[in-house]
Amino acid sequence: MGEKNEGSDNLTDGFHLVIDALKLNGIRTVYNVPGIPITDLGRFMQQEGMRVLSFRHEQNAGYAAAIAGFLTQAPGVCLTVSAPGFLNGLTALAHATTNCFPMILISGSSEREIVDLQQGDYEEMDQMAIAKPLCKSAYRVLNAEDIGIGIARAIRASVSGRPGGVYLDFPAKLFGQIMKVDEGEKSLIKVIDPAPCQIPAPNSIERAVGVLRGAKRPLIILGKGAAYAQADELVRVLIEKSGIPYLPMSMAKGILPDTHPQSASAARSLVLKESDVVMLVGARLNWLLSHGKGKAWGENPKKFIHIDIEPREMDSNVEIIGPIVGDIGSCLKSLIDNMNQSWKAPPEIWTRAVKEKVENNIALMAPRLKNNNVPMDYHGALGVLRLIVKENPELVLVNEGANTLDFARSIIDMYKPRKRLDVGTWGVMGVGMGTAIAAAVETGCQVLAVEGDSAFGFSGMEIETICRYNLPICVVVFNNGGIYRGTDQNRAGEEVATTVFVKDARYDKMMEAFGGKGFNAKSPDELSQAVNEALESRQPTLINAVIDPGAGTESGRIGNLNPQSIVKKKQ
Ligand code: ADP
Ligand code: TPW
Ligand code: MG
Repeated sequence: MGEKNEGSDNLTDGFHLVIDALKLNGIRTVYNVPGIPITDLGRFMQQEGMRVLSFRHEQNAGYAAAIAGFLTQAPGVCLTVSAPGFLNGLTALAHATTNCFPMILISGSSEREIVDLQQGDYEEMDQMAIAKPLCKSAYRVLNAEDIGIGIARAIRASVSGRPGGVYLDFPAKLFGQIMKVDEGEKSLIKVIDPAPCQIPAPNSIERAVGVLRGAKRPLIILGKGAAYAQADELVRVLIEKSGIPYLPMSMAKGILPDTHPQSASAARSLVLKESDVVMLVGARLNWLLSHGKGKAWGENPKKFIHIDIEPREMDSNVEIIGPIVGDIGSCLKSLIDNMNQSWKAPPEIWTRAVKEKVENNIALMAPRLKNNNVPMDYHGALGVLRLIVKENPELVLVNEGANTLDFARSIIDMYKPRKRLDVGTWGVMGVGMGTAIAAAVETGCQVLAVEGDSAFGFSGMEIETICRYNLPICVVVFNNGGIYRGTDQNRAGEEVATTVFVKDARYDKMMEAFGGKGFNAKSPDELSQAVNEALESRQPTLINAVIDPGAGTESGRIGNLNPQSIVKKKQ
């Protein structure tokens, strides 16, 4: 390692220029899987004081980097080997881009001369061409003196404007290239103001406030862009000054506590249907909001105001009558200033109707959350996790699955911003362990990962990673024996149905295999005890929560999106 440079104090190489460039820009954590040509890069990074977390699969390292970007507003970095490692990381890069999370996938690659003539190099692949459609920008660095520029461009591209994934291609030969130390130093760039404020046009603010003032039944929808922007105090002031009911999207839960008197979460159907003016703050009108039209939005005509940093998002699905383009902090500041001029709260008939619906629905749900059924149903199990999160508001909640996701999202109240991390815009199964690991590493907080048994399976091997780094993560596997339910039967033959797993599986034993703590919880009481023990010990823990295999529904709450066949299923 590093032998060729010994005795040449005034020389540096590609490995060290990459490290110096990252450090110069404040990047100190990397998520990776080692191998040719980046094994030594990881080792040198560690030597130079960076934190390098090695995973068991690049996709999980990539999901870790993606969520690190969301949590910190700086690009999360994933480092992979060429071709297969690169491809494994690519799903996460696409996920980051789709969710507007800043991330850089750095991949080693084969030599251009051989790749371009397709002569069959070790792990040959034209990686940059493949990455391009899945990220905001892709760059390749061929010469050591361009490493500084390459990394600067990648950082700026990932965080400026709408954040997203960036691909950085480093062919193997680059790492061994040599430069004089002082010239190397001069070639590095510290990116100044990588994500500058984007101030909204004053007339866009006036126009939007005019529309809001005329509203009889206004609604504000907060999306994960608002959580990312870290403008928490401004969001609070906007909501409370305006008096308008608000709906947080999944990862925007907790910007304000879900128990806030203006939260309309428990009256979602009502506010979508009945509202007349809807202001979107860092939330897209995509499938998660039924594209802003159709049954979910009811018969009442709507006027939309939309705050987003990406101008092309405006009118993407329906007409936006009040477009506000800018960063959320600047936009909210201007809006609040403008509203200060004689703002009138929305009609009480509206806010009271919303509040009554919220209170009714919460009261209806309450008894179900206290049930102590064995086997557990989703409500019984989530009822106890809900209390635990209430008592431990600093906990980061990671959540994936179908029923496990949909029920947890509506049942577990969040109290602090950026504490709920989940499957994002695509509904990706497999983000769980990578997300949990990055959450623990980046925030220093304890993590509770609430996982469907199928969802957990996509990244389950990373519990070894959790044990290896001794991270304070408690994984709860909602084990209903399958995807959606554990009761499906193949009516045509011997082979098991497509959606079921081994019955009575014991996921807790996997954790024990790596030295972590395992629990098998059959009742809400046992589940509560096990989680509390895990939180007290801060030890890596996996709780196998035995859920009634018949309790779930097909595709959780989005069964309506399944295409239908005209041919009947066999009974
Ligand atoms: P959700 O899934 O929670 O509804 P989306 O991912 O659909 O949220 O939307 C997030 C939006 O936030 C994206 O359109 C993105 O461009 C926007 N965004 C991200 N960061 C900022 C920011 N700092 N200022 C303004 N808009 C932002
Ligand atoms: C990468 C399709 C959506 S939800 C799900 C799958 C496979 C698993 C649901 O079962 P789980 O939860 O986790 O046990 P529960 O409580 O309902 O039983 N591949 C990817 N992403 C998605 N979304 C799928 C497949 C899917
Ligand atoms: Mg399941």
